Amino acid sequence: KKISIIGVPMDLGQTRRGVDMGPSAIRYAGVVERLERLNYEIEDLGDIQIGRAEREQDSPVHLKLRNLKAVAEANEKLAAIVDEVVQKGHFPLVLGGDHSIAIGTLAGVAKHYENLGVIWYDAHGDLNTAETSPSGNIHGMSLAVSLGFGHPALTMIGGYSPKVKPENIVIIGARSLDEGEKQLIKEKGIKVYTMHEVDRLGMTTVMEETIAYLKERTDGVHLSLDLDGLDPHDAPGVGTPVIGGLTYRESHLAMEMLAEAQIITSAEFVEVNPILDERNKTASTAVALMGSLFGEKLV
Ligand code: DIR
Ligand code: MN
Ligand code: MN
Ligand code: MN
Repeated sequence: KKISIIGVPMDLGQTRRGVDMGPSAIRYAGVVERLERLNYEIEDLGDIQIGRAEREQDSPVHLKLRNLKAVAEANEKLAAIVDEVVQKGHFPLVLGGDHSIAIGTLAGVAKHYENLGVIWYDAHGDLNTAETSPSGNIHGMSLAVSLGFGHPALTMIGGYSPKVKPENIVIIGARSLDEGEKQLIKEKGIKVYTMHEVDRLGMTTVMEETIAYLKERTDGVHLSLDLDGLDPHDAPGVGTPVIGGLTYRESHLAMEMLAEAQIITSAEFVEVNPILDERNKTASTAVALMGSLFGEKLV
């Protein structure tokens, strides 16, 4: 089986610089070697090119949708590359970059499935629109955009919308949701395991339920893993840390159960910010989790 790695040095979907260095940090942490050891053939496609930051005077929507044009352009490029990777039968593994890049990844992947499932592993829902967003940061909107809600420059990336159906989504690790996001979750009946459910049920049950749920309704599953889903103790190098998160061990268990179930058909690891990190700990954690996702075993 072949894996194609695509780096997306994007930091325009939020306001803390440094997350554009995520792909380098993840490569430096040994992603290629780690996956080669598991007998995958790895094709590293390098990084896609990102435009420049915009200013308020550049765009009338800037405060509500920061860097809309540059974020949309980068995601169009990403969508085209991911589409090609899926077409040739490789597994697309996307390295972020901030979470706005999920828009492009999903645009490239979703057209190949009738019912693409999505696991959104994140402290946040990323279900805002320009109207509900407290920040104007597009990384907090990418799941809403993929559901078809938001500015057409984003929802129409790849030339079609929506990319995913609400009933095919499972959010895991949520602990910071804005009012508009909570409303959308209720309205659309999106399945969410907040930290409360993870604590109550344990990660084993959460993953068993998630896998069973997605297996019966989807024909492929994309894993979108925001490193801030993990507790800041284990993943300090992220722009919007939220205490009380998923542990390193819970996260490994989740990846191992996904590997065993063999349901994941594409993945992205996002929001690694080496400037805010401690000795590349967060990128190393990301690579270790990729190891588990692709079938690494202790014995
Ligand atoms: C917040 C933060 N909900 C926003 N979102 C983040 O700006 O929309 N998503 N950090 O990953
Ligand atoms: Mn996110
Ligand atoms: Mn997040
Ligand atoms: Mn974030």
